[in-house]
Amino acid sequence: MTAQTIKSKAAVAWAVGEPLSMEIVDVMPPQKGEVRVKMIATGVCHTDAFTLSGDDPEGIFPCILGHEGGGIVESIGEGVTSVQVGDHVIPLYTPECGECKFCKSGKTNLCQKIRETQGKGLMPDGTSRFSKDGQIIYHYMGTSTFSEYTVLPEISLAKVNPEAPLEEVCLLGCGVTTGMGAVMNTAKVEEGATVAIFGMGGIGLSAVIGAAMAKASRIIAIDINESKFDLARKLGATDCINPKDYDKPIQDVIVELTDGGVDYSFECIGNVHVMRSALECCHKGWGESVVIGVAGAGQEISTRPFQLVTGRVWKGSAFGGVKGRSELPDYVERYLAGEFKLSDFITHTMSLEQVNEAFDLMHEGKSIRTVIHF
Ligand code: NAD
Ligand code: AHE
Ligand code: ZN
Ligand code: ZN
Repeated sequence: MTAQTIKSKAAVAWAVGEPLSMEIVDVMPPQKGEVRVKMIATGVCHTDAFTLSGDDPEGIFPCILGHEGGGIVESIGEGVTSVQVGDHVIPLYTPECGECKFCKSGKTNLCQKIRETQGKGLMPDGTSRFSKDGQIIYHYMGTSTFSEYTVLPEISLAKVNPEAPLEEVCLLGCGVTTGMGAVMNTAKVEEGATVAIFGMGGIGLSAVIGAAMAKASRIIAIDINESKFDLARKLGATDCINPKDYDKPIQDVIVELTDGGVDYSFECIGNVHVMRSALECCHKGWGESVVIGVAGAGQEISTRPFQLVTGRVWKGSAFGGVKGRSELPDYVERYLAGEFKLSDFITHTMSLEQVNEAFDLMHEGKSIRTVIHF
């Protein structure tokens, strides 16, 4: 039977800075190469709050936010072959087409096949599948997981083992994969290395897990909110540091603590000043710093070029460098095999109606991840 437009509960971001509003929206059937997914659960990531705040140059309203989901295929459009109705899937804000220059390069996970339309809040054909009383509502990051039903291009779905609870593996749709992947794929931290991780939210704590799995000898966790330190230690941090306890720059503290600086550092906050500290706490000659945090429109990073001349490396990582369709299913398998836990991250669960509370908890520093159950 051909799929029809359906009604769906969704949390709509009508305008910058306004609380999300619960609405019943229309969700069109999936078109050629598209898939409609029934969401089962979604995490709330700081990037959702970042876009809602107006700091995201690509923010476009009204839209349906959310990009850390897990769901089940409800219907498929013409020509879709890689997923079927009933498959368990994780939406990908970084798709994998396998045929664009980026996919073929073997050097990056940043598939660009649909990046332009995705950045405009539209499906690849330049239109939206969401509306309310005839008014267009834009997609967000190609995923829009704060909706009971969402439509994605086939190339933006990772099919995962149905035995994995979607209420937990949804976190692999962004936060946990990003942190672990940045350590293992982007930096390729090796056994015995020293690591500094700035920001102990969902991303930084996942980087701690990655560093522990890589058998780093020292994992220094840095945050201004000390309530994050218990979990950081539990996941493998060897040192927890609050920069507010020192009257000198945090990079100087870390350089002293590590006989010249760390081998690798990760910025998991989105603060350009901390990005500088993260670079400058790296060891002369070889230290590498990875920017993961997303900074607001107009902000820029700076350091003395001498920092780079003397061998430090500054790089960045999106979605942990992970190729969603070919590599993410294996993260799910590793989770199922017990290599890492996801329950530690889930400090709160709630319904979609409560999504604004999830943002409040995040801003108050009280949550690691809130998972919305549909
Ligand atoms: P979060 O809000 O849960 O965590 C941020 C942490 O940083 C908090 O624990 C906070 O106390 C700490 N912090 C804030 N200011 C600090 C400072 N000056 N010094 C030390 N610690 C400080 O956020 P999250 O969901 O973990 O996301 C972190 C960042 O990563 C955000 O910028 C988000 O947009 C970005 N992100 C990037 C990617 C990517 O692919 N590159 C993916 C996901 C998230
Ligand atoms: N739209 C913003 C940048 C936002 C951004 O950097 N997003 C990350 C993912 S954050 C997930 O929580 C990302 O993957 N970026 C790569 C990409 O292609 O968007 C801006 O500054 O314009
Ligand atoms: Zn995210
Ligand atoms: Zn591609």
